[in-house]
Amino acid sequence: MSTAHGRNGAWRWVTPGVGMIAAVCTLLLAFAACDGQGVDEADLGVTVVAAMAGPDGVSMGTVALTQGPNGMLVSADLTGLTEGWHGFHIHETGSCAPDFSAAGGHLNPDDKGHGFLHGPNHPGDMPNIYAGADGTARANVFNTQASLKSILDDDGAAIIVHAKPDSYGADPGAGDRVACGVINRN
Ligand SMILES: [Cu+2]
Repeated sequence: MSTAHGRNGAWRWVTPGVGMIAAVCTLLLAFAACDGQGVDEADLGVTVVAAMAGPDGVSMGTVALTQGPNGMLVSADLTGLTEGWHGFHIHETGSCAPDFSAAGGHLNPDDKGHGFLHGPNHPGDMPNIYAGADGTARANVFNTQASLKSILDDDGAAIIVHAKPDSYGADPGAGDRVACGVINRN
């Protein structure tokens, strides 16, 4: 496991590996943060892929979500971003229509607050990702608060990348939505 920055409760940057994920989650159970929002056994090992695109419809790569026993591994492989940090969230509705506003707010079924450094945060919160000078960003994030079962409800969910980094405070402050992808069973 490598820690990119900070030690913010339910989140770690991890390399894939069921054993490692289980170990991280065992640690997290001590903080009651590892409920996984109800993992469906049939989803274990299942990967769904969101095809990411910019407002102009141009492809910006993929975000793959793989269900583990105690959370989802979220793997971003993105292109076309501006250099620097970007907010990276699961939004509540599976639509990127027209200007990405249809994706709605952050996935937050239990009406929690926002921000890793603020208080109980909602399942749509994820750590910022960093794009290099060539516009690419790759990240593995382990989300223990969301599951494929919880996000693939009737109206689905979407992955959103923002123009600016998330503040991790009560107000995300991440600015415009620059990439969006619908999460589907595919
Ligand atoms: Cu967002």
